[in-house]
Amino acid sequence: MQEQLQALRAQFDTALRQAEDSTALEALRVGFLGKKGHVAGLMQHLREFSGEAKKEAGLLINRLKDDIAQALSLRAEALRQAELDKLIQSAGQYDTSRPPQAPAGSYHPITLTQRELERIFIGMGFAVEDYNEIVNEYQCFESLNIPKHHPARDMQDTYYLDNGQVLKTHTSAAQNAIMRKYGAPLRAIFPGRCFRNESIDACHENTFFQMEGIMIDRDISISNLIYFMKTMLSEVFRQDIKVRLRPGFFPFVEPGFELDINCLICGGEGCPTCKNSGWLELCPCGMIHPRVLEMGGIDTEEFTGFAFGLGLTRLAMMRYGIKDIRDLNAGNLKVLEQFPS
Ligand code: FA5
Repeated sequence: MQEQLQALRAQFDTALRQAEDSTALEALRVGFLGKKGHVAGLMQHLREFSGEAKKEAGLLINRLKDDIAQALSLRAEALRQAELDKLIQSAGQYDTSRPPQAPAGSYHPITLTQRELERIFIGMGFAVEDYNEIVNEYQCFESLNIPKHHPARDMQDTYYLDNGQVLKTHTSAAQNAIMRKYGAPLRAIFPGRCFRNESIDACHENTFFQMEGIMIDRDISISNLIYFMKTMLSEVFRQDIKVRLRPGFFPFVEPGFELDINCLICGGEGCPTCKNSGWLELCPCGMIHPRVLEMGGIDTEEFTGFAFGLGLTRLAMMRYGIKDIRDLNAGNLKVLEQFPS
């Protein structure tokens, strides 16, 4: 009996050392002290003893039972304390400067449209350029063949800074710098934010986006211009769009055109978005004026080119059926997050 008791105690001690949590401890208690546990099994052997020997064996078994119960309770207490320490420690580990986990945002419809256009033009070999929002009058006007006091400036009244610089009225303001940066041949688009001091309505904002494109090479003609405009529109809208090309005057192109698209909000019937005309001015364009090429350092004997100034904000409106341009600048997330990327 003595040997059996010692073996059982050793078995218990090993198991106790391995018990890592209250579930393991409970399993140990049932295994050793439960009705069908090891200690109860030893009790069965008492029948084999009699008299004093039986009494002594009974005492030893009970002592083992008490020792096991006490060891279990001490270990349970130690585990509880360790778990509590862990909890206290983790409760102290927080970071007051951590930003809140905000829900993921969404892209603005103009950004989505701009990226789509960039993808299309990159596929046709155009580079994408970025340019300043604050420019000087030479960049915005003179380099585009619009001298001081030219009536074309009236169409693009803007905001003047005290130092004489202006908020750019059109992305054409970057033409000169980009021609000078790359020379010819050249294919580039340059999207950007533009500003004009004008009355706001459903299709005019004082802050809006355009995307300029220029292509300069040998033998570039109006056919190239029309091809690129058509390809761009059919890729953006993925459906047949009615367009019309009519003569347009811009001092920096000759000849110049206005490219209008059939209003997709009303289907051409007339609505506030298209000022009841059924058409929306979207993308003026033309063959770059030789004087503008010269000011950009391009040899006009060898090179010709076309340029266009796409109304990116208006294109986004047509693409997503946005009736009022003001919805795009209002910063209303409930509206803006509805557009699929
Ligand atoms: C220009 O800005 C010329 N720089 C475009 C150009 C480039 C012509 C290269 C020829 C060669 P316009 O002022 O028409 O042109 O503006 C171009 C487009 O920008 C318009 O068709 C329209 O889609 C958009 N746009 C102009 N003003 C506003 C406005 N206030 N709000 C929203 N979109 C506007």
